Amino acid sequence: MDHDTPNSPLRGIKRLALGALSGLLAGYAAIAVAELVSAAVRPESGPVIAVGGAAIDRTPPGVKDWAVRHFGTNDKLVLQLGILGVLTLLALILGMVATRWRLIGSLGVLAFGVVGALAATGRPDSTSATDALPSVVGAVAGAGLLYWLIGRLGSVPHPAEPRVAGTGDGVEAEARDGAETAPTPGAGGSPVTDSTGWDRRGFILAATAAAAASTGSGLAGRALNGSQGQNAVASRKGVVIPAPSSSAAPVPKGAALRIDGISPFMTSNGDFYRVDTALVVPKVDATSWKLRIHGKGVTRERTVTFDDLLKMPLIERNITLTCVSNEVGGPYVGNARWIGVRLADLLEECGVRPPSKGGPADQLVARSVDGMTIGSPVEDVMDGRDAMLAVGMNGQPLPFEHGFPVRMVVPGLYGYVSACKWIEDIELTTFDAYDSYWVKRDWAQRAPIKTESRIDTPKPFGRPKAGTVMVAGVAWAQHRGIDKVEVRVDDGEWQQARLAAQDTRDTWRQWSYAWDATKGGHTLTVRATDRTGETQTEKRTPTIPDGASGWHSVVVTVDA
Ligand SMILES: Nc1nc2c(c(=O)[nH]1)N[C@H]1C(S)=C(S)[C@@H](COP(=O)(O)O)O[C@H]1N2
Ligand SMILES: [Mo]
Repeated sequence: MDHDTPNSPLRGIKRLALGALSGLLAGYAAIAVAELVSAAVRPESGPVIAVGGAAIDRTPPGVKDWAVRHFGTNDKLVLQLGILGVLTLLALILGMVATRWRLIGSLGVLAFGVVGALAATGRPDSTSATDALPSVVGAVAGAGLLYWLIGRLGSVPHPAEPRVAGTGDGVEAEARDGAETAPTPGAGGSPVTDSTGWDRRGFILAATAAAAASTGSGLAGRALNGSQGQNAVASRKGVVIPAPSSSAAPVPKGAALRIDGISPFMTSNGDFYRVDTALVVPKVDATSWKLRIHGKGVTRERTVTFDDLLKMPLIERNITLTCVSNEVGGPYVGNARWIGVRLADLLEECGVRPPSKGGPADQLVARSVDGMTIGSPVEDVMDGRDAMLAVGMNGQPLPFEHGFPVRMVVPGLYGYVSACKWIEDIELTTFDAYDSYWVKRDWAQRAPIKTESRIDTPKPFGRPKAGTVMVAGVAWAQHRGIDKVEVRVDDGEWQQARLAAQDTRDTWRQWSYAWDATKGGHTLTVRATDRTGETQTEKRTPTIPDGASGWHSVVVTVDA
């Protein structure tokens, strides 16, 4: 520690450790400053979000499915923690590099700004080059800070060049690094601020000030973002959805079975599955929200506000939503009561005709505020089914996670080709002319929901007692309806399950089967038949490209 005096540069392990700390502070400052800038130019989309979003956009479908399966709805949290972990590691390394090559370490920080900027401008919702600003400004701040902090450690001569004995280290280093470590004007005379030597007090002060300033700008960014989100929250609180002009028929008495462990017939908003690419849930202010309808065959282009929508006749319908990423037996399906404007009515007002009536557009592309694009067949949307622009879900304005203020819902189509949340634009085009977000990622252009059934109870590897065991679950074939559900025990005959009453052909249907369970291991299998007479196929297919197929089985051990 003979060099650890005010006038000599800091060396060895201690220098590396303080370099790593400087790297960490620089990284922290970069992100905090970027958050503040992004709050100003582009709310709710800081560089970490941008990099995360870019990662999601580029994730191969197989990996995305894997992530959703293993982390469920936590997949995005895992991703963000992963990005922060990598950034932390890189910051530590760059800090240590900078103790030897000050300029290279700092340029390294700048390079990450470039990565962040490219990620931000490359996202589907990026509309202008200002999206690069947060990353660039943050990186400049971080790089500058690193350069400055490392300067406080004092410069060390390159080991390949022998130090001249007898002269002070600092003097030697200054001669070599020239302008890079020139003493600050006005600092002359004070040995502690000689920039060629280890400036302990300067470093501690600078590090503390940088940490405090970063925290301050990070918090300011948060606050700024929060106030923007508050308008959206306030606008949602202010929503009063008028009574529908066409109510949903009451759910038949026998549609909801009272069986322990079965999925409730109506899925509450809190329990409803959520699948989207948004790292931060968009907070859209309903009072300034607009939806533009334009494109091929639109003779009267329109832009509607939220108030315009609420003044139109509203329909209320129970519709079961399903995600194409749902595995056989998976959880990404739910049934809710939606209220909204019939999409076909609005399209007709705009002069749109379906292809069967000579319309030139066969694809309706919905675009959300976060840049998602979802393409549905115009024919399906206008064929008389209850495709809607939904504003309400289970008696409330849409929750933010489910698309507030307005989303699409189309009975019979998987969500990725129909259910655009946070919608703000509808363009009529053709399937030949345009591939939507998921189609660009190898999912099918058209994807009607496949007939499926699921055993909710008993649970896999459950241990029911011998005797009568209620096997029960749900089956769905939206817009065709469920006609029959059968259950098989081991390799036995198919047995008819008891079907709950049908609500509509757009909703799932509960079923149950009273099983006379005997001791030992058993496999229970279920299959459904839809109202076109088609029985659910045994053939297993993966979720990509157009939805999983196959029978759901559950293995249980019956105790005596
Ligand atoms: N803006 C936007 N809308 C979206 C998505 C998305 O990622 N972004 N995902 C779609 C998919 S894949 C499905 S299955 C449904 C899910 O709707 P939910 O989250 O309300 O259940 O939303 C659809 N709408
Ligand atoms: Mo989905």
